[in-house]
Amino acid sequence: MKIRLLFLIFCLSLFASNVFSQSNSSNQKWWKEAVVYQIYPRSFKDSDGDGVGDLKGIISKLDYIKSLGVDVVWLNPIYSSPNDDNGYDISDYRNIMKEFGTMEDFDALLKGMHERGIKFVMDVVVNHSSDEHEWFKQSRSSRTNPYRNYYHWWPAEKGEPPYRFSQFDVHRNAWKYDSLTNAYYLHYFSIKQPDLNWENPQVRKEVFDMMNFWAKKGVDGFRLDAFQFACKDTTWPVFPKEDYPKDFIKYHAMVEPIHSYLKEMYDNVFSKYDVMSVAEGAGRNFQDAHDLVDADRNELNLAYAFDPIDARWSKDYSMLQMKKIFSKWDSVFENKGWLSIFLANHDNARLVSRFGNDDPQYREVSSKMLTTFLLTMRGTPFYYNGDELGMTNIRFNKIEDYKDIAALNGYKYAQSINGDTGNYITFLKENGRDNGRTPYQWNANVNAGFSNGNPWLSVNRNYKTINVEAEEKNANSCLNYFRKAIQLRKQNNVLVYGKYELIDKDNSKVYAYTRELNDKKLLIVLNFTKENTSFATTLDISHSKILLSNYSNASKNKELKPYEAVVYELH
Ligand code: TEU
Repeated sequence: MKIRLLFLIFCLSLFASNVFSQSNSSNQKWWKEAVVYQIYPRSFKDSDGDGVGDLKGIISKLDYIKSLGVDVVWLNPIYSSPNDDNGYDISDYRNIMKEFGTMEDFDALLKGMHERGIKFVMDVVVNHSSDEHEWFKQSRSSRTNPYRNYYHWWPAEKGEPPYRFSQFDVHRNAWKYDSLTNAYYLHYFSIKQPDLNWENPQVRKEVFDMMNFWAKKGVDGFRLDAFQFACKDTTWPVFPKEDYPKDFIKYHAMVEPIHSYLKEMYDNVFSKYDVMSVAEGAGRNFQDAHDLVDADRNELNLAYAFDPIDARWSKDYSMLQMKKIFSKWDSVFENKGWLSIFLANHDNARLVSRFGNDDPQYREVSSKMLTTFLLTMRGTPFYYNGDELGMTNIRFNKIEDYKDIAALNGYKYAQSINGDTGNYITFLKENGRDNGRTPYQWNANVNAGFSNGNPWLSVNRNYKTINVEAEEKNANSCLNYFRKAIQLRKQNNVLVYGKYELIDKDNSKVYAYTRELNDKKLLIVLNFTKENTSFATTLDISHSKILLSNYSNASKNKELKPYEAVVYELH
């Protein structure tokens, strides 16, 4: 009897542990454990001397990319494009941009990544196409063309359409009059980026077919550009004009039935492959974000929320606010959904210039501190190319140096409203998107080794000291620190799945938190200032082990040097 009981207990415990590990492992996903490296192809490496980066250039650097330790590469759009917005205006979704190469180059690139165990995420831009896409050419040609309904048109005989905000339009107006058919078309971005009409089932079918085309080629994921804006309320209600651009998201994002379209996308594309999916922007609030990515809804995998970087625009920005925002997002996603962690991308200024300190005295140490942050938070890190070198803002003084449509049209808009272009240039120097798009700095040779030709955007003058070749030689470089931080994450699952808890919450200089999983607990402390400072905790760090630090002599006395970052393993 006793033996039987023992046997029963044994069987039950086996069953329980099996169920537990199953439910546990079902929450574990490769895309949660991955570090995503974002490459801006136009600026990464030019192989043919036309001054524009290309796919062959990336292929020539695959071993370098592998050496970083990253798992996934996300490339900004590489499809055929007239480049009004650097590839975010697509004229053929099934072809490669001429400057970037050919479909054979693409196939070779994908193969080269897969051979090295690197996954590939495709940028899908389907809120809008280029006005040079065949669909739009047809659509604009006559009111009765079968493609007319692929886009949003407002017949001019109805008067002016209700105002809609456009981010890149010189007049900030998203309706553009087209005399050919005496009608306005909608463009939330530039006039060369007409918005697709997602209400039209034919448009959705075209998009899903196109995504399947790439999925069948073997891509491992999709990033949905500006997708929160894809649906429009086509009863065209009047929105208060004075609320822009502040309330752009509030009025333009997450219009229903966006979720049913995402479910269709899931059924038609994502469900058929082992791919990751991430939408740019996470809606208007936490509920929207959950509705996009909760696993049981079968829409997307990862939320990519702008709050943490958008807060930086405000004059009242502070570290306390940053801590609050990240902590809130983490708590809301603690049990459901999954986040992307990032502080920079191709739409923003350089990581170290914006969140650290690019003064030569502090550049390296603050860049490493930010790398520590990005690689120790809960969520999938999306790390932007060049940040691992500590590349900085270029801060162009003259509008002639800028190439970004947002900057060029923003300048014209400033001229048209008050003529205060000086202020606008000051703004661009710190925040302009071209800051993050200058050519990648490979070495101290001409054009930083990026191109033998004339680079499409100026190379930052500091390339002689900030470049891969120099940093490879230096064991303490930003580059080698990035590699170490990635390895730390790889070796410590606690950094992926562990619970996050904010420590010393009201400290306005130090961002400190623990990550805890099973019996492992790490404490991460980050001094976000150039001053010596300290932090408070009741945790015993005297017996801890220091796993990573951006100074050679990190201490356990709760004192921190400028921009010091330390990861302690608590015992
Ligand atoms: O960005 C969409 C988006 O909402 C951006 O407007 C972002 O807030 C802005 O660029 C900040 O200046 C995506 C792409 O990331 C961006 O590069 C494209 O220009 C845009 O879509 C249009 O496709």
